[in-house]
Amino acid sequence: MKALLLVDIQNGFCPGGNLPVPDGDKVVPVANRLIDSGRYDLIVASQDWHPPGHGSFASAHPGATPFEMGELAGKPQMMWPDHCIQGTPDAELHPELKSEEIDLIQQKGEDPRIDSYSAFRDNDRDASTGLSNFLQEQGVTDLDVCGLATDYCVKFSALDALEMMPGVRVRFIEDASRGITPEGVAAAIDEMRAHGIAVIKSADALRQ
Ligand code: VGL
Ligand code: ZN
Repeated sequence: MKALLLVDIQNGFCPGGNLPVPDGDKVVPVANRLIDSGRYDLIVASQDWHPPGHGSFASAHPGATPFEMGELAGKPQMMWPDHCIQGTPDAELHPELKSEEIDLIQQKGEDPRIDSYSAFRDNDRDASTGLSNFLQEQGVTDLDVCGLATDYCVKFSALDALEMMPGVRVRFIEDASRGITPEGVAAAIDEMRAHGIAVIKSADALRQ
């Protein structure tokens, strides 16, 4: 049972969005080829879905500046610009993504007190979204992960997939993903590889 997890392919992370990832929109045609390939039994997408005033927003902390480290619930936290606010166009999946083929949309980041990079659980690893149970109930044996941003939500989702669903083979699809910084992407890829996540290209995924 093969599943594809499309992480946060939302307007907010594409050019013109509130937290644009360089070339974020370039993942859309690649993701669509994967969706259309017929290689996946199950296609799941995550959606960053913050309430207004979420604690990860610099605007929620007097004196804080976006892209500087701050604190949330006593832990270091990147201060982000306001992004992916529930019900706004910024939070919608990219309009060209073939979302009619998506079986489940997993929203995350709704708790204002904690950030949730991973589609599987909050950053403090306490509250889980239920996605790992769902995928295991569906009998998923293989999970391919891609989307935005490689150095944050994609990486944490792939690592949690591995840890929370022992025995599931996890692969990261590099050309169907983009990150916020080149250094962050390089470090994320190293970290995923070190944990046993295969780093592949979409052409490999389409072939096998
Ligand atoms: C993300 C920063 C804040 C992501 C989400 O999707 O990678 N990054 N919220
Ligand atoms: Zn976010």
